[in-house]
Amino acid sequence: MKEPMNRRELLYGASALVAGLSSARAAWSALQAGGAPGETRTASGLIVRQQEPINLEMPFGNLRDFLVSNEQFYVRNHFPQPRLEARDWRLRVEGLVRQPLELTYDDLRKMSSRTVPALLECAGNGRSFLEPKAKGVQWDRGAVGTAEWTGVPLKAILQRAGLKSGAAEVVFEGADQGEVADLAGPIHFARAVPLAKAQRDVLLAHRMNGAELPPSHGFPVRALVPGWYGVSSVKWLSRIVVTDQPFRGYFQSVDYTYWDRPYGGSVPIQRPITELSVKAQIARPVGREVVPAGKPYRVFGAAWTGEADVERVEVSTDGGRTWNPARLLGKPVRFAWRLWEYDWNVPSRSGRATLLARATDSKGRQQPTERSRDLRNYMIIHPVPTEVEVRG
Ligand SMILES: Nc1nc2c(c(=O)[nH]1)N[C@H]1C(S)=C(S)[C@@H](COP(=O)(O)O)O[C@H]1N2
Ligand SMILES: [Mo]
Repeated sequence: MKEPMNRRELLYGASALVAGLSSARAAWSALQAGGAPGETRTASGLIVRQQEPINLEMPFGNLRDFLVSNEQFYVRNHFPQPRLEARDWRLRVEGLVRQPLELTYDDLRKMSSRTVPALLECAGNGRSFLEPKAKGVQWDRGAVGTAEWTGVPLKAILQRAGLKSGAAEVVFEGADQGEVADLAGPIHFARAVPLAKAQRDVLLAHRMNGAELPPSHGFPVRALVPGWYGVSSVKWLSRIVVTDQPFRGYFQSVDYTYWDRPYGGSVPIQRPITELSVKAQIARPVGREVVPAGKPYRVFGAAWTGEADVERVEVSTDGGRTWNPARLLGKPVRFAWRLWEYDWNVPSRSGRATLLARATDSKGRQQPTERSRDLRNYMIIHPVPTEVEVRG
């Protein structure tokens, strides 16, 4: 893994980063090792947020490189993880197509593929910061990551099947199934994207960071919808349906929705969560870290947005009273995060300090400072505080 990582770091222009970090690494890895009381970790150090079905979080303080390894990448499951055999797997393509298809794993791997870095973030990332507590998996900041995905552009598959007139949306169905509160009997996980997005950006990914897609990330094949919240990137893909109507499935119109008010405040409407919101997160220091007084400290983190580029990251070390520009590292990579750093002149007096970070994107969208209830228990996009102890 060492060779390809170095090559990738060069590609993404973040190689300088690695050297600067190694000195600080010892300090924070010690801190990370303990974790919060009662927290269970996997062998690769992921935090177990839920056992059944398994949901795993990356300790965000472990962020180091542009790409998160497959072993460190968060896992978000709604239903028990299916174990699929490549040999038996079929992908059906049907609905408003002239020629319905049934593709094997080999059929798909024979088609020409693209490799793109892309970020996935769970819409519930940061939920543990909501007050009062909201229901759902209590994610800290680590339900997010950037990986390099290899797959067949969905456009090529749709071309092969041939679209009929009226085609408007593409529905992705996963092989996993389970019970949801308001329905009798199990349902499959499914999400949809409009045809334009499907043809422009979506990949049917069968590799992750140069390796076969791991079972927990959707083996043998998943949809990858760059620039959108992770929920759209359906794992264990088994069926694609082209429809002329907006899809109204459970994870599209009941769960993973928010309230919008395009007609004024009095008649809110429910919309599916789609494009990622602009957001910056602090990786280091971690919460409750002891920071030496009167010395420089390198604050480090990542920022991302949806269908745009991160333009600016600002850091506050006084709980949001004043903001200073952070340095963006590497180059902008569409649909991935941008790493950043900020040199903090830590005050010489001991005491508590609250750090915050906020981002602005190339479409002029800035992170809101206040939480809106219309977002229900998703999209925790306001800056979340990192409280540290400055000690002389
Ligand atoms: N089939 C299926 N696909 C799914 C899910 C799921 O539960 N089942 N979870 C979704 C959600 S909410 C997220 S955030 C991403 C997480 O992808 P990862 O587990 O590879 O990190 O997968 C999405 N795709
Ligand atoms: Mo998610």
